[in-house]
Amino acid sequence: MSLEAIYAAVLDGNAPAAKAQTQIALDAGESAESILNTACIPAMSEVGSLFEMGEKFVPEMLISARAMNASMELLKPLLAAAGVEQIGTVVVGTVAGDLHDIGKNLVAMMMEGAGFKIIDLGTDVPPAQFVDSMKTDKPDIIAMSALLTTTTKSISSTIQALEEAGVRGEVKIMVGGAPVTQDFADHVGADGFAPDASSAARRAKELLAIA
Ligand code: B1M
Repeated sequence: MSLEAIYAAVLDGNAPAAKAQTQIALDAGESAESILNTACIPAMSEVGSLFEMGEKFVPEMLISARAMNASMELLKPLLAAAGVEQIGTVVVGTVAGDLHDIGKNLVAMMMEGAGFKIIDLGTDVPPAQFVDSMKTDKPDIIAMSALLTTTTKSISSTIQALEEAGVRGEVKIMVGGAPVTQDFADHVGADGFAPDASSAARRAKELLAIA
């Protein structure tokens, strides 16, 4: 079964196998969403659990992330359905101090698939860069991702920087990532939170009152 093979390839950090097995699964009629949700994401979660138990280490997490990205190269165009009418602009980024980008990329893809124009600032994005993007990109939504408990502080400092620049009222702010909760979002004054990429796209539409 290629879903199991994709899971194993991501877990083992075997990028060529992850890509080849993803192609086999797609050719067999498996949907991109099911490959993502039943093979890639659970494999990365398993990598995280093994890391927590001291059975995997940072370089192994990195090669697993590369294997997942190899699979994502094939899934991305299918997830972000082409030709959808643009319904707003979202600036996405992983906050300062944080290099994790797989979840942020998924959020961007799902939002793109829902019809948003995406401006991706990348990872380790300082508050000032989010502020600058207000002028250059004129986003409807700023979407911040944080994967480390320590970097959730960068979400607060970015919101503070937007307030100090006098532009906070001109944009909706969405936050997410493994350590981020609805309570945290409320606490820092974000407009929206979502626990995963597909609900992030739904929440973004709700924030702009798009059905
Ligand atoms: Co790191 N890492 N990592 N890591 N890493 C975690 C996050 C960790 C939980 C592992 C663990 O201990 N179990 C832990 C954080 C602990 C904590 O603070 N609570 C951790 C650590 C400690 C670290 C380092 C400090 C390790 C070290 O160096 N000692 C270091 C930090 C580097 C840095 O950022 N400055 C580090 C480094 C790395 C790698 C570079 C090796 C690699 C990242 C590669 C990359 O991203 N290109 C890596 C990886 C791969 C992980 C795990 C294994 C997987 C993360 C991932 O991609 N998950 C992770 C353990 C885990 O999550 N189980 C771990 C899959 C992804 C699809 O899920 O990102 O959660 P996620 O995104 C989801 C949702 O959260 C949500 O939607 C996504 C899709 O459904 N979401 C949003 C995300 N952003 C959103 C935004 C939204 C809405 C929803 O609105 C705007």
